[in-house]
Amino acid sequence: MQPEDVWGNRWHESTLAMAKRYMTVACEKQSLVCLAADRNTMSGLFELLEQVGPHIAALKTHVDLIDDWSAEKWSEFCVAAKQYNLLIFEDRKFADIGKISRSQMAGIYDIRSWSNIVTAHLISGPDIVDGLQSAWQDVGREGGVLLLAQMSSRGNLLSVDYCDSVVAKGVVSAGVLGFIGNGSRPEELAELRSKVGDSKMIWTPGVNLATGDGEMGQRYGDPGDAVLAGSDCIIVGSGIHRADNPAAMAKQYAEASWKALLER
Ligand code: 5BU
Repeated sequence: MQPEDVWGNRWHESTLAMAKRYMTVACEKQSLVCLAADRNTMSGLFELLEQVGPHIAALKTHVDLIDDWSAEKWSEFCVAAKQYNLLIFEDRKFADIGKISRSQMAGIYDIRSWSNIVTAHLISGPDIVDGLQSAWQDVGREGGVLLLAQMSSRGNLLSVDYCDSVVAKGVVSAGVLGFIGNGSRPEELAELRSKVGDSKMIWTPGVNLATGDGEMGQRYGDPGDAVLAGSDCIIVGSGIHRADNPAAMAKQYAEASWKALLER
């Protein structure tokens, strides 16, 4: 199936190269799953990648939570990940002024050199997007920024007014891939989609086949419902990496997401 047929307006209205790349990979793998690879050791990460690599379109990392991280092991990991035809997404949630965010993309983790996507809050104003895009340009690479318009955790402070401002600034920003929406609440998500329109992506954490409350204020909604409500990518962590059989589980999430996309 051709991505333009599957994605419709999202394909035609997207201007950022990374958006088209994601939509193409999703079609090739018939999966809208981004694995939140929240493992604390390098061996745990390698193991998880090998199990679920074939079933996911993107791999989300928290590079700063790994106990035995080293630059060498990490670059080996990124090489291995890319062999599975997927995007690497560092969920760094940048929030500082533009020039500092640009510098934070370098530093010890050198996120600019291996990430395709990063998250950012827009709390400091729109220049953060230019800062992050400049960092990718500094190393001759391209990337896309996902702005936090909603969060999945209970009691978060991203009010509807705040979300509206993020969307208003984000939809007109060339470097923005799209928005993080709350995958646990399809009705909030549908509202977000109507505000965003078709030109930007919505990626959603807070998704699990077992819906309801998670640990420490996390909330979960159903993967198919999230996609039907307007999500373009379901971010799934423990639903996959804590399963007895992560590969079988990843496949199940992939099938649910793909079926919902075709239905949408
Ligand atoms: P879980 O195990 O499926 O709950 O993992 C969710 C992941 O998504 C985890 O890596 C969080 O950092 C990430 N996340 C989230 O849960 N909620 C949010 O609003 C954002 C990110 Br933004």
